[in-house]
Amino acid sequence: MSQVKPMSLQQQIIDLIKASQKILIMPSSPPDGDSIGSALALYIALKKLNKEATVVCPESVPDTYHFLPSTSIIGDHVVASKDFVITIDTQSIKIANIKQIDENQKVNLIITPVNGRLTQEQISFNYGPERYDLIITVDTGGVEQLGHLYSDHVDMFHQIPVINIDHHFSNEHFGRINFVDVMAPSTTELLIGLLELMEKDSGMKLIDEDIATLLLAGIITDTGSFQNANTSPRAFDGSAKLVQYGARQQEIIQHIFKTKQLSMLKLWGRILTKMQTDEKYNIVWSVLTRKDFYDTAADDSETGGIIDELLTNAPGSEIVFLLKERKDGTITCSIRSTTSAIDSSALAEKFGGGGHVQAAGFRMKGVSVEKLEQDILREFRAYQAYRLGRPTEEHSEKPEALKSLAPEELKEKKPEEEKPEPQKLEPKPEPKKIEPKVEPLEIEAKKEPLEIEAKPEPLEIEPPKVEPPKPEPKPEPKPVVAPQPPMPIVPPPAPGFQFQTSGMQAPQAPQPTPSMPPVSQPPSMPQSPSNFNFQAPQNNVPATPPQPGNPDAPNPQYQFGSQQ
Ligand SMILES: [Mn+2]
Repeated sequence: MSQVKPMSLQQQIIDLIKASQKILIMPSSPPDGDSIGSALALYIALKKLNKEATVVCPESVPDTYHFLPSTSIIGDHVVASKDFVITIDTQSIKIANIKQIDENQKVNLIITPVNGRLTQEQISFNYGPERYDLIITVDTGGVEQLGHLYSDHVDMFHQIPVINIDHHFSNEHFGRINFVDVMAPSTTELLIGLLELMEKDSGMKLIDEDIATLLLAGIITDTGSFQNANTSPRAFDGSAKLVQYGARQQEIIQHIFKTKQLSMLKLWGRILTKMQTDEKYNIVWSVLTRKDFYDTAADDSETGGIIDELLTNAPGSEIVFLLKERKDGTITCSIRSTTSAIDSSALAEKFGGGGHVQAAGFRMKGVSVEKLEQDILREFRAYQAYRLGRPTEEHSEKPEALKSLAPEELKEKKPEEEKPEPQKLEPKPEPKKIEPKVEPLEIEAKKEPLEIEAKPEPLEIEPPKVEPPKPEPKPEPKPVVAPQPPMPIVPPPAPGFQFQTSGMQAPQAPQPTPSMPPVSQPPSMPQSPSNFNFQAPQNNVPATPPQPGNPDAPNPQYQFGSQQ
């Protein structure tokens, strides 16, 4: 699988590993199946090669991945060197005595030469040796994804060679060796070839069932069980190979699905707990915030169909809506109506969305969930107040959405509902405006109600399943999305949480502010870590051959893949 060029890069990695003894392995954070799988597979292999290996990650391993072998060895902190060493060059001077005198919260080290005087040039300062002699980052596009383990130990990253093994096209090539292949479906897939070469090089059998399982978990996670766009032939080739090596594929699938089901149930719990009812105007709604998604470890993709479940579980309701706050702050609103007398799309249009008579939605950014919830309720209540013929003082104006309703529609109400003064509803009927719109839309609404994202959401009464039953052939795209306002199109979220870069230290040299007093430096201090140069580490090893194209350029093959 590995040809000439990557081969040499792999060989460089193997040579550097051979020359090292205390190896620190760092997966990206938040950890996922690929980063954990890569880190632990390397860990087990390095142990077999009698290396002292350590895996550290600033965040704990999600429950989903606890079934993977060796997850318990993952630590959360780096043991850094604390020693500060004062070195005296004794080539030209002999030391008779060194003693320590403490006075006034200061320590004096008294160095007494046998004869002559000690000069500043004969003294140098440095930190003691680091606990590690090699760092390997896996599945990490930039050092900020290492969280505080990087920001707290920036010096270490410049003193110890770093091997960067990754497949993100955004990779910043921060390592001394950058083994970055953006065409790899996962970082673990890259490790297959590397470990095979290590086997050849060492003459030892390294890839066992545990390693194969870890590597396969990475491919399965990053390809979304072979469903994402990055499911390339390499993903299948690598997986086939790993199964031959004894990877426990069923175990991986089982755990991933089981966990999904659980998160889905937890999310349902949230929705039902937070469900609210306005009995006066027959409105039922629920709100899912980012916290709900985080707490339940559920993914936004798991909410498909939930609104329809809500509809069937809210008897007596006429308008049902569900607000979901996504990770990026976008809020989506799904609206359903139980009667064609209520034009959901007109309600959605009020907020810049659209859809069908009985199924519509919109999305919005830059507004708080609470505020949007209140805005929606005000609008919907006014709509219902006029439609049901009982407007109150607070509803001084007839809602826009209602103006498009046909008079017949307004009468088409549930029999049990009292219709007090129907004439009040249409003081000045505007029949010409409405007629053409109602008929075709009503027919459409009988089909699968489409959400604003054009995602088919089958109506069903059974409890939610992991994979909602596929509604026959995909309905051809409807012009639902077309009338959308200029809302940024949000790509489907990758499984797992996106990494937040805010507050992280960029790999740039901290520039002293002009107001800063000059730092007094001890004389002839070689490479004091406090003024360490933040440039790319000097290296003996040739740099990576330039990647084809701009590594940051969007790779169409990866745009919708799960790369985190
Ligand atoms: Mn990955």
